Amino acid sequence: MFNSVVLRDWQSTAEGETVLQHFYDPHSSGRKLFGILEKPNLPASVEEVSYKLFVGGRVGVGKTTAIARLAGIPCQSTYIETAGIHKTNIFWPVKIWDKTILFKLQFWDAGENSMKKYSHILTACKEKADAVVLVFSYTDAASFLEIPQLMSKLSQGHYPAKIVIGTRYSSTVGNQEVSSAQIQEFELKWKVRVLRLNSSMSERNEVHKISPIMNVICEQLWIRDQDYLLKQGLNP
Ligand SMILES: Nc1nc2c(ncn2[C@@H]2O[C@H](COP(=O)(O)OP(=O)(O)OP(=O)(O)O)[C@@H](O)[C@H]2O)c(=O)[nH]1
Ligand SMILES: [Mg+2]
Repeated sequence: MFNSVVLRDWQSTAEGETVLQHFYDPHSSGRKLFGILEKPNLPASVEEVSYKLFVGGRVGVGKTTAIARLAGIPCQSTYIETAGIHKTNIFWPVKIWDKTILFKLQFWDAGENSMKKYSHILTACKEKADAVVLVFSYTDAASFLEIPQLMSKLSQGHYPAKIVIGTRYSSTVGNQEVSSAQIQEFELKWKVRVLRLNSSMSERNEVHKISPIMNVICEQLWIRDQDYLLKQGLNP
């Protein structure tokens, strides 16, 4: 059902690993974090594209934690409600056909409670968002069941790419409230792939752990752009 445009295992090839060296901090051997004015030091020939992604989902499902894991930032195990809007830049290199492209993804994270309290937060987050990232928890069935409704609410008026991430996934622990049959049905119906983050957060979120998720996010953004260009071409 899902074709791939982004070369899946490229990050583990010799070329991919050489590029990814720029994403590690040589002192800590962990992921490098980039400030507002910083970016990975890649050859000038590498094309760079930037996108805004809005992360939504019910309170406490793990939106802030998911972003931290993708960014390689150590996660807090105690819950701190997100107040207002937090923006996090994540750089990710992908291979599309024969080109290396650097994606700069700006994740907009707003706590569900403050979004309910202040309507302008939702407006600001939605505005010109290239993608909506909908987060649910595998241990909370209700958070999954409300994804379709949330998806249409957050993408009203514009056509962002859609990405769904399930947190607290485990193939062994018995507290999972969302079954694989439900996921399959969802993917078929909405034509959106469901990505997952393992429940265990003790392991370090090394690049190879998050690369399947990052590759799909970049791919969805890329496909959306191609569709847009195609439509422009047909209706000049
Ligand atoms: N074990 C486990 N805990 C998680 C996971 N994701 C989130 N948590 C925990 O769940 C709690 C809530 O996570 P947050 O990321 O703060 O939730 P949020 O969606 O940002 O919540 P709001 O900002 O209030 O909307 C935190 O204590 C996290 O440590 C996961 O995948 N596994
Ligand atoms: Mg939060």
